[in-house]
Amino acid sequence: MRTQKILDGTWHFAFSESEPDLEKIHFANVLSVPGCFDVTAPYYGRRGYGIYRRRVETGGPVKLSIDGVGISGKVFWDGEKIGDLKYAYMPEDFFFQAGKRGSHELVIVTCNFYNKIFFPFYDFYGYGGIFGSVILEELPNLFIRQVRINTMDYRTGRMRLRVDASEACAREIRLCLDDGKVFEEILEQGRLDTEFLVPDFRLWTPGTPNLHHLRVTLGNDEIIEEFGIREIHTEGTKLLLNGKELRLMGYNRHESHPYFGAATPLSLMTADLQFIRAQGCNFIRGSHYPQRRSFLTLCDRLGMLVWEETLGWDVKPPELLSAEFLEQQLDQARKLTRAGFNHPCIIIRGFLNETESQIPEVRPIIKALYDAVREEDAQCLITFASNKYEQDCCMDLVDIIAMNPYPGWCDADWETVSGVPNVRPRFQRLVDSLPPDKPYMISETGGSAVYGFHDPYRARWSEEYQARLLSEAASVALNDPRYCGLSIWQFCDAKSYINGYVAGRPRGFNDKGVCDEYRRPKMAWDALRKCILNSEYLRHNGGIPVMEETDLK
Ligand code: ADA
Repeated sequence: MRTQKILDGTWHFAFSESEPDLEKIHFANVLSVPGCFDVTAPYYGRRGYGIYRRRVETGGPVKLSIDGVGISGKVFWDGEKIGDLKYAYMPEDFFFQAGKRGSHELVIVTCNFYNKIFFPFYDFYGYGGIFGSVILEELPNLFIRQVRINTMDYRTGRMRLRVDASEACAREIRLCLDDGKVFEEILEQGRLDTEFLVPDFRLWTPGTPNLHHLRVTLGNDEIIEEFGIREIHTEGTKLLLNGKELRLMGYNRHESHPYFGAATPLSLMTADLQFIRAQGCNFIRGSHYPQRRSFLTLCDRLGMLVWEETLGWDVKPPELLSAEFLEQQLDQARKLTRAGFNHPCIIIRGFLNETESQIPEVRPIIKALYDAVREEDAQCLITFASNKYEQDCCMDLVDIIAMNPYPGWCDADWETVSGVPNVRPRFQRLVDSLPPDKPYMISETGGSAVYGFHDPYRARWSEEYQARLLSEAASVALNDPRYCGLSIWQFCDAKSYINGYVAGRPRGFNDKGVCDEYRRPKMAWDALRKCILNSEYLRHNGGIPVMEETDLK
C-alpha cells in the first residue's frame, strides 16, 4: 500500500494584501489546515493572499491532493511552483517528483480576491483559505493514476473498470474484489478497459447504502477503491434507481458556518446530513460548487443522493458569452466529473445555476457543457437549475428539467397579507408549460425567516410564514407524480453579501435556511417533517424512515 501522509494540522501563516514575493514572506502567525483565514482574527472579512507553509518529510514521486481552496491558489514545493488552484472548491491532485528523501517545504498561496469565475455578485460569501484536507502519497516509479468503476447492469452486478497507469506500458495488473475473488488482466499502453462481475453483490440505495471494494495492484503500487452498484436513469417523467421509481426530497446546502466558513469539519457535515435524513430526506443539491471528497464519501456511506455542480451563479452576458468563461466551465465540468466518478451518491451533475437560458445564444453553451460531462460519464443525469420558467428555451438539452420558482416569496405583493396562496397555482402553471415527456423537479424554492422572529400575523420573515410557505410547497410537490423531486432552498442560513440589507440579506446572511447558521431548526423543519411523513414521496424515497414524534423529545 502507499504511504499516506495527512498534512492537516497547524501550519505557518502569513497574510498579504498584494501578491507576495515568496522569498520575502515573514510567517508571523499560525492557522489550521483545513481552515478559512477570513473567519479568524485578525483577518475577519479581509481580502488578499493567505499563505500557508509547512515542512514535509518525504522524497521521490508523490501525489499531493488538496480538497478545495478559496477563491484560488498556487502550490509551491521547495520554492518551485507545481500547480495552480484555479477554481474555488475544486479538488485537485498534483503528481510530481518531491526530490531526495528528507525535509521539504510546501507552500500553498490562497487568494480570496474575486475573479472571472467567482464574481462578487454571487449570493454566497467568497471565503479564503484551504477548505479540505491536504494529503501526500508516496508513489513507486510506475503508479496507478486513476481507477474508474461504474455499473453496467445492476441486475447482474456487471461493472465497467478503467485503470490508467502513469506510463504507457504493458504490464500485468491484479484485481481483488472485497478481499475474495482475484482476477488478473493486462494493461495495454498504460490503460485497462474491461468489465467484471461482482459475485454476491448488494445494491446501493439510500436505505441500504451497500459498498464494495476493489483492490488494484500494479507492480509495487496498490490502491483500494470503494464503489456502489446502482443504476440511475429516466423513463418518461420518472426517475428510476435500480429499476424502481425514485423521488427526491432534500435541500440545497452551502458549505458555510460562522466559525469555519467553507472549511466545515466532517463532524459538522455528518451532523447536517443526519439531521436532514431524520426528516426522511434522501437528497442534497451541493449548491453551487464542487463538493469536498470527504463529503461525497460520507454521502456514499450514509446513502444520500447528490446533485453536484460547477461554480457559476447567475452569470450574464457579456461574461457568460465569452470564450474564456466557457473554456473555464468546460474544464471545471470535466475535472469534477472525473474526480467524483466512483461516488455512487452522485446521480445528477449540473452547471450554470440560473443562467440566461431564455436566449438562444446560450443553447450552444448548455449543449457543450452537457456533452463534456456526458463524454466523461455515460450514466449520470445532467441538468442545470433554471429560473427562466416558461421562457426557458434549453429544456430539450437536459435529462431532467429543474426549476427554481419562488412563489409566495419573490412574487408576494407588499399589500398581500400572505403570498402562500400563490404557491399552488404558480406551481401548476409551470407544470402545465413543461414538455410532457421529461422528469421535472423543483431544484429550489423557499422564503426567508429570521431565526427567533415570531409573529401572530405570520408576516414575511417570521418563522411562521416560512413554515406555512414551505409546507404548501412540499404538500404539492411531494404528492403529485409529475414532480420527481423537491429541494428546498436551503438547509441552513448561509453568509452572503455582508452589506446586503437592501438586497434582502439582513445580518449579511441568506436567511432562507430551515435552520439558522448554527443549525438551530426553525419552525419549518418540523412542519416539513410532518409533510414528508404523510406524503406519497415516502413510498419512493429509497427506504429512509422519518424520525418519529417520540424521538424528538
Ligand atoms: C436563487 C439562487 C440561490 C439564492 C436564491 C435566493 O434561486 O439560485 O443561490 O440566491 O435565489 O435566496 O434568492
